Amino acid sequence: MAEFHSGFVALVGRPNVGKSTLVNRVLGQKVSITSSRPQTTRHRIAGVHNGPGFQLVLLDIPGFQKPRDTLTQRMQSLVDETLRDVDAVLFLLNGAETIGRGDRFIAEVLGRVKTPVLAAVNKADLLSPERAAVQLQTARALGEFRSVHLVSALDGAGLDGLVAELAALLPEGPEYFPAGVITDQPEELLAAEFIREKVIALTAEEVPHAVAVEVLEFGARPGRGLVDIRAAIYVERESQKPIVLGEAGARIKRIGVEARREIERLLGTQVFLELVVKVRRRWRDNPGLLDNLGL
Ligand SMILES: Nc1nc2c(ncn2[C@@H]2O[C@H](COP(=O)(O)OP(=O)(O)OP(=O)(O)O)[C@@H](O)[C@H]2O)c(=O)[nH]1
Ligand SMILES: [Mg+2]
Repeated sequence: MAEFHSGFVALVGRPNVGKSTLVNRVLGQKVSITSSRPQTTRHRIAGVHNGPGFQLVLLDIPGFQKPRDTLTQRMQSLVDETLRDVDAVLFLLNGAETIGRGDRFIAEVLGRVKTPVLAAVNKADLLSPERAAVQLQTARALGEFRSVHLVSALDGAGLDGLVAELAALLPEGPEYFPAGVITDQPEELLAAEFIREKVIALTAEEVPHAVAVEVLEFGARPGRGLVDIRAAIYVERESQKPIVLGEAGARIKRIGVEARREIERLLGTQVFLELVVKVRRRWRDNPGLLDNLGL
């Protein structure tokens, strides 16, 4: 029998460089939420990409950051832990911004890991050929990478070559996930995340970071092809509640409509979604609440 290759590749980089977008693009389906604001991803999310003779498991993780509270401490521990335990690392850089101190810091950390590290300059679609060449040169100078790619997670440019190189690095191994399974995230968590993505997209300033979502009820109505979901949107302060609700409840309504559409696509059934907004003071520093939220 032909050998089968499989393994785990961690996506490492500053917040907002496009790690989650890249995972979704490679899979052709959304397993990880994205936003134009940094610090969107809070969990470790496996995205499973199957190819001829291989299974590549991309691990989307939070962006590299200096911890400020219990939540960000846990997020950064997850990054550190993931780095110790993968077959390869993909270091993603934002080509549309100056490659600087934050990237250099990550490059130094990656210089100490034993696994192969590939780098990719993302957001190529925003770069002139001249600018792209400069950014690639800057990225190469950051460390000893196996290779440095130019990609666009948004339009897919350069991803085939990158995936092929990652697949070629994988050791012999089993199919970690059965055919048809594209993520390790349970449907409840995906639903909570899809809701959080809409809250982030539709609110501003400090609110997106102050929000957590918990699915309280997730149940199929027997024989009806309908799933009932009740979820709580937690904010940190009373003053943030009306922001999420919007005038006469207009914003929460829109959040519900947009999230429901995506959850319906995910589940392939009709969804009845009920959202409530609750205040949980300092939840980002509350270990018990963070445990409940799987964070
Ligand atoms: N133009 C362009 N935008 C991109 C590309 N990749 C990602 N983006 C955008 O960059 C923003 C951040 O993308 P994410 O995928 O959420 O970034 P991330 O690295 O996962 O961020 P964190 O989870 O906060 O660490 C989003 O607005 C994306 O649409 C790209 O190739 N081109
Ligand atoms: Mg992300």
